[in-house]
Amino acid sequence: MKKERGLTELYQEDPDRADYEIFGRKSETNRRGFLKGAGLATLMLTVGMPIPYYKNLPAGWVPAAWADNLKDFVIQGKNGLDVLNDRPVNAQTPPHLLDDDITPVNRHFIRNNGIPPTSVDASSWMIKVEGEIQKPMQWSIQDLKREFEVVTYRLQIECGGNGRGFFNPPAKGNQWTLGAVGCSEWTGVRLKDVLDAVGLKETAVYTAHYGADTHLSGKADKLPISRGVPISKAINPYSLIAFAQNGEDIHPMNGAPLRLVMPGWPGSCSHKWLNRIWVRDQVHDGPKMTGTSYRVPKYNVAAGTKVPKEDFKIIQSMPVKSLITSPQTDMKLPSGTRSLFVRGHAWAGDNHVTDVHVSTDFGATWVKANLADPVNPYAWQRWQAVVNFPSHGYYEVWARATDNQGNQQPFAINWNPKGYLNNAMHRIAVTVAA
Ligand SMILES: Nc1nc2c(c(=O)[nH]1)N[C@H]1C(S)=C(S)[C@@H](COP(=O)(O)O)O[C@H]1N2
Ligand SMILES: [Mo]
Repeated sequence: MKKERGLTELYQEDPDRADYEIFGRKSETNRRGFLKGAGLATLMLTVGMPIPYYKNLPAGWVPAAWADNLKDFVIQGKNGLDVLNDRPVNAQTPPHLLDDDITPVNRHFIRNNGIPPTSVDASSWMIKVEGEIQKPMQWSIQDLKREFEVVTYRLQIECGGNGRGFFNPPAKGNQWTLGAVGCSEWTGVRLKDVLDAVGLKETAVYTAHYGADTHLSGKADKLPISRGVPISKAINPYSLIAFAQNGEDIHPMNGAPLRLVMPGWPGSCSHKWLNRIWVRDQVHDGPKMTGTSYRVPKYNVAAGTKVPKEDFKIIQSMPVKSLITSPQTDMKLPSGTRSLFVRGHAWAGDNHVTDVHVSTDFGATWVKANLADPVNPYAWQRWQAVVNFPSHGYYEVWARATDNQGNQQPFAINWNPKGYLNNAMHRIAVTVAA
């Protein structure tokens, strides 16, 4: 099968036209429509044959036939990430590359909704705070460092859509599988201290976050994303305005030179390239705050259910979850092997993890893993266990975390229309040779 032109190439030549040709542009809010007309023709040309089920292709979905081109897409300063999309850049980290206690900068996933600022100058960067406060103020990064206590914490950031790729029926959006999560060491000042300095009015109920990235359409008056959090989350002592990641400059794709880190909540609350916070007297209604964005039904629904908009609620804390980071899946063990050391991380949004169990018999029996305390709240927790194999054959290792509220990872996805909060257990395949 000969590819006429790859997605990357097409996008490099004329991004807007490529977008339009491939996906069509339905409306301002739903950037990409379903494949049809010229887009369908382009895709069929690319794969070289008809696509019988083209009607089922979700909007914005990158056809697997183009995966090769995306593999060649290099992101400077990142290493080993799987690129899901090149415009905007979205890339996740395979679980076995997330084995470090502190996620290295080059392994931290990237989720962009728009185009990052191309030239940033940390020395002249300003952050201003306004709205329902006593006095609007602004600071340079040097000012922030001078005027507020500088703190360093290990904080996990997970995209609300991590695991969306496992949904059936599929949900539109980036088809993340496991790796839209990371736990780097973030250095910055507490958002709480900054809000104390400007003095919140009694009318303050929500933050609104603004950054320097631009909308994919290129229109200056359109924002790619502007989300916010209730004041209670904003004043949590682990909600940071960060200027360093693992003691280095923040990676340009992860929000350099200044970003929010709102650990335990959907990654979208952790605004990158941050330059303005507007304190509001109502729930913020910026792009990706309204409709069904980062929202789930207020009640559990069966897969495929159409849920009325008014029955959605804004996602706050992320659910309990774990990853197996060693060994890598598809581990092939030599004949005679009867035990294996497995390990990974577990985390639980605003909560913490109290137990991790592992199973090698498809969940019939469970072994309690050794679990470390978090080094600070919102750091993911290391777990490790030894599992045994009675004979040769095919096994799966499953990991299941439980949090301090008694919430436990499910076997199956708790389906919701937009594909958020998938905390189903991670499973890896292991074979022991005869
Ligand atoms: N300015 C800005 N901030 C942003 C985004 C964005 O597109 N623009 N994406 C958000 C989303 S959806 C996620 S999951 C996190 C991801 O952070 P990372 O790219 O550093 O991993 O950034 C959030 N902050
Ligand atoms: Mo996200």
